[in-house]
Amino acid sequence: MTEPSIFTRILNGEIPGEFVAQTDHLFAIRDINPQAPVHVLVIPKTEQYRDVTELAAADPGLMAEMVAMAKQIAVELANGEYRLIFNNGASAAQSVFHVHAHVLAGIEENKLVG
Ligand code: DGP
Repeated sequence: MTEPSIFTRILNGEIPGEFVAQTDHLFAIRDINPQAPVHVLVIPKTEQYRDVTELAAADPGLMAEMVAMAKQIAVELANGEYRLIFNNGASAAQSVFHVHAHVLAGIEENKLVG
């Protein structure tokens, strides 16, 4: 058996996390190292998909649910506009291999980097 991911451990209450949303399939927590005024991770409760490529191929409906949750978070915590980032692979800055979307919002106009 592989170890549960850090996100599964947060979901199970073994490690603290600041939850901002939850549905049957998804949960959302504040990133521990925020890169924007609002930086939330939207995460499937299942950890069977390691990245968005696998998720999109296997369950596009779940991916659509992630986008809808990202939008809801941006509406509730910022002005409804948001940046959605999936890192795919270690050389693309992915460090947790349990698929998750970074939702960045509340960024001042014209201050986006990258
Ligand atoms: P990535 O590099 O795309 O795999 O993003 C992983 C993110 O997870 C990174 O931005 C930091 C965040 N993270 C790692 N450990 C924890 C934790 O224990 N709690 C929270 N809230 N976020 C974490």
